[in-house]
Amino acid sequence: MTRAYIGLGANLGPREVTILRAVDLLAAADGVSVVQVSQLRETDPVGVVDQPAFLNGVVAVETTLDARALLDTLLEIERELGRVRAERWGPRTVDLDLLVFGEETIDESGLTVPHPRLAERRFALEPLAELTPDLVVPGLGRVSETLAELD
Ligand code: PH2
Ligand code: MG
Ligand code: MG
Repeated sequence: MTRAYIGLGANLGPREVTILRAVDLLAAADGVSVVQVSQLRETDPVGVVDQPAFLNGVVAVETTLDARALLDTLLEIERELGRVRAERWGPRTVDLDLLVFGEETIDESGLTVPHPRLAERRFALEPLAELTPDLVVPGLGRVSETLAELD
């Protein structure tokens, strides 16, 4: 069993409904159980700033899957919820990002864990700290401290 943390984001359509459906689909996926869901918060877009505000959160899961299989599950749920891949960092109906996968560090094509931009992203760190401030992220350290360094 591995504890993993998944970033939730949406900035098109009925954002909250879509994110909650994504959490339901995750809970229904083989080998995945949802253990915690953070509050969802509205955040200003980062990167490409000329796009609608996001709703962001984080979900904690326990999984028997390996990281690649969990990532495939996330991409499948994104597809099921109607995500169309267009502009990088552009608007999306739903975005599920594998932020942390146990204590693993992975750098493969399409799969980098911990998420390479986690330390810079308040919209991911804040809800992660809400769930697990004392989590030590491989290569980054304690979530609460990484968040404090952004301030
Ligand atoms: N996701 C991005 C790019 N910018 N900004 C916010 N506020 N929230 C996001 O989830 C987000 C973003 C790429 O995935
Ligand atoms: Mg993302
Ligand atoms: Mg993504």
